[in-house]
Amino acid sequence: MIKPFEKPIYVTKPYLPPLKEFYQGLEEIWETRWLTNNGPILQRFTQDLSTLLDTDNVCLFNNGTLALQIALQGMGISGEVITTPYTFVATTHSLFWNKIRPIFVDIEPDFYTIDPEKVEAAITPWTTAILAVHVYGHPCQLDALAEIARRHKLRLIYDAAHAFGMKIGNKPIAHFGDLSMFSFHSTKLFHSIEGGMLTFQEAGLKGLFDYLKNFGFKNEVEVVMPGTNAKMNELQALMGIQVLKHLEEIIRKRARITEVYRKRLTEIPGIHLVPALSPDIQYNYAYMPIEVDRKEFGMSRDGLYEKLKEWNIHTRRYFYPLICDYPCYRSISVNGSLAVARRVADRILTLPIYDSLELSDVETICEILQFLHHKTSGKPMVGTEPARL
Ligand code: T4K
Repeated sequence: MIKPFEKPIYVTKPYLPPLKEFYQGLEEIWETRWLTNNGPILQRFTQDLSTLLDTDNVCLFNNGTLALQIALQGMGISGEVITTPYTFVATTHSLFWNKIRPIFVDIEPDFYTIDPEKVEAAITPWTTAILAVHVYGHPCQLDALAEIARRHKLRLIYDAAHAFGMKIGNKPIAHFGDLSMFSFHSTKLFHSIEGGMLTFQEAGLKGLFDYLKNFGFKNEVEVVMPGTNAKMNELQALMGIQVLKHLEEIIRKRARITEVYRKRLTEIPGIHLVPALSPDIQYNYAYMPIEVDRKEFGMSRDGLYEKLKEWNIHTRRYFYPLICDYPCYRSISVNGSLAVARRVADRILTLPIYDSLELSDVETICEILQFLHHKTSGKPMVGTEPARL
């Protein structure tokens, strides 16, 4: 008999570096007593990221949301921005905080990223930019979006909150579009407790972002613009530096987990997986989304979400509801039908994935899913017979 997990299995668990390594870093902070305001550890972290991403145009923030808000402000984005309703609320909130009107268009059904054809159809004389999201780390249709942006003279901004550590044909994903925002929140595969990063093509933006995240200070007595406080502190930077050293290992472990999930879940009717990504994409295995087909599986997505809790498995419905369905955005423009986004939001479930998740636990989660399908659909067990059932 499979039993519910004794300890809760959450959708994610942050990677933590060996405590000894972290202590060593803390000793340096204790010695200098430099805690924030562009300290030496932040500068080192910025340099490490610059080297990794092969660009000098890197700016760090205390979280991804403020990074994106500042990006939009610094780039002077205004009017209407075409974006996706299938994302975390912070994508749209960043527009709202800049008094920009989000125009929601549909996503494509395979990887859930914004549909370039729908983007083009939504362009008006007020459109100034496209804000696309590499949702779950699935790269957007980069060439198609770049072509639309070029032809219509729009800025192309990527919410790359989920896409750290990825490359497209050996080129870091940070090099695409005019600007990308990465989140270093603890729930991400790479993190600095909280944190965010902007990477951008236009070198001149760096100084502007530095002012905007530090009250607009140029020096002790000059404030050149009304900035805010969005600085990353030394403890965050220390965590970032130390987690970065283990990035390859973290991604490798997540790849192995994904492989087990994919092998076992394809055997279960009613569970649909994202197609394989193109071989030129070095994926980061940020999330493990599945779509649940109620008829085929025998239970709705929400039913499964609740049922799994009884087994102490705490999945998440990233991203449900659609952003345009939150009361604060209901009056905002939707361009065309959002049929795909609605279908996906109603069926999506993201399964637990993190580097320290044991492969035997992944097998057990899959066995439980198989068992629930078998129980509720009344259909015979399919695929590999789970030994413990
Ligand atoms: N754009 C996109 C597309 C994003 O996904 C996000 C953030 C942003 C922009 C904004 O970036 P940030 O400003 O956050 O840097 C989480 C995260 O808070 C959020 O960063 C993330 N996206 C979003 C997708 O997920 P919640 O409310 O679902 O997280 P929470 O606290 O429920 O955590 C999920 C599970 O993780 C918990 O059940 C247990 C585990 N957990 C969590 C934390 C915080 C731990 O084990 N330890 C922890 O410290 O939003």
